Amino acid sequence: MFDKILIANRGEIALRILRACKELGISTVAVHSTADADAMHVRLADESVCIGPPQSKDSYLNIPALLAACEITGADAVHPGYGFLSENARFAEILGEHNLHFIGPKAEHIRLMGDKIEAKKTAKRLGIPVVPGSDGAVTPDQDALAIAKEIGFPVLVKAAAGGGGRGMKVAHTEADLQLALTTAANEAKSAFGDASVYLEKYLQKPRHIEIQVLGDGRGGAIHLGERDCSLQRRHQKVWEEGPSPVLDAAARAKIGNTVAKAMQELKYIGVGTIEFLYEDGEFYFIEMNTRIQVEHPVTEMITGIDLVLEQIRIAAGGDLPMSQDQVVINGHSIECRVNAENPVSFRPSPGKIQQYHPPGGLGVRIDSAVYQGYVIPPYYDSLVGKLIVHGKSRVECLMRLRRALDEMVVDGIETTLPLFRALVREPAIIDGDYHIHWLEQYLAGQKTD
Ligand code: MV4
Repeated sequence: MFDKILIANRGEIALRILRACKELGISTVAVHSTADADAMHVRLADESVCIGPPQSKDSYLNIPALLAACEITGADAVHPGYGFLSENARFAEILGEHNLHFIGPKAEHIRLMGDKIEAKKTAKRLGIPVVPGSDGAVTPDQDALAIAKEIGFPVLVKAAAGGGGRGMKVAHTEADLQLALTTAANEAKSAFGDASVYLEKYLQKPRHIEIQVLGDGRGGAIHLGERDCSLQRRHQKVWEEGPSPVLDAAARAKIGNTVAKAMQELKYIGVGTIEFLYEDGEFYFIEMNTRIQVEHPVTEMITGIDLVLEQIRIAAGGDLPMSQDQVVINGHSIECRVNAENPVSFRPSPGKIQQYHPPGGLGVRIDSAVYQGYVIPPYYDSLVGKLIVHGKSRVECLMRLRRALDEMVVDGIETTLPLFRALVREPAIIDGDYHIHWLEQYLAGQKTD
């Protein structure tokens, strides 16, 4: 087991990792920018190192500074959290070259899944259902048109180096296709330095359902059910829940076992999430995330598995915590990402939290690093905290979520709490009857300004 872990992240996920380390008896090193000197993970860590000025490129993305922090503290492993360097294969390799453990998958798997074309080819080879489309990159000439005609319009042009919604263009007709191809390729070239694009059948109103997996790196892998993350705004997840309101046990077992088998074949190590679009009862692979995700607590609440603790134990050579038939999905969980933003315009609202009262009670969890008097800096994402609720059923979970949202107080800054208080009372949400575009349509209908 590791002796000392450097947490190369900030905010709620840094605190989350720190908690797992403490429960494992591992000492912790917090790193922080000058803007995060008063952050909670810095106060609770055994040691802390200032690694630079507020800008992420000069601090949390500053690999030499992180290596130096490992050197002076004697850390033997680094946990990247999510975002920042968590899916940077080169960072994982550099750590290895310095005899430091990267708590995450092998660099080759990070690199493989970071290339959306290679990821899709791998998924297909491993028996995972994919969206109909081109078999690899297309060039903006005749073959693209032939493929588009074969899969049928509308089609989506996607950037190989994209992901998370970046570098996507819809083509509804032949006339749109050439423009969509050249626009997507140009944007991909400037955004990612790689103009490669591929084609897919455009699914009109799918849900976003992702499967959590855990692999031991030696051919063992289990799936831990799904999270429905369809409620998104501008590719930012807002409300995530598990299990999905539209999946039954048979559908869950079928797709879960397919994904677990694929991860066994890859000898994947650590946590991973395979993202699908789900429409008319069919799953379509779109991407794989090779990191712990923001919404991981939903899975923890319904399976009872501490995903971050298991991630660390497995990275140190440990076994999977249980076999597949011991994984039980118990009840229902919903996570709301509370942001320091205006709930209508979503304009960021950094500043000092004057009053802070997190809700409590059975089945109510707050993953947050803020406190009364904390000043939310303007340099990073606007997450105040994640309100995660569990109930024996979705109905009980919704009732508890409504109560917890009404109890929660965050004064001094604007937050998106009012949005969640409205959503939890919205008939379509109560019925679980929504898709990936539902929230933006709902917000468009609500816009007053
Ligand atoms: C799609 C799609 C429809 N058809 N692919 C958006 C980000 C990345 N995860 C892939 N995304 C999409 N890929 C096909 N073939 C629609 C989206 C999409 C989306 C997917 C999941 C959650 C929210 C979304 C919002 C807009 C578009």
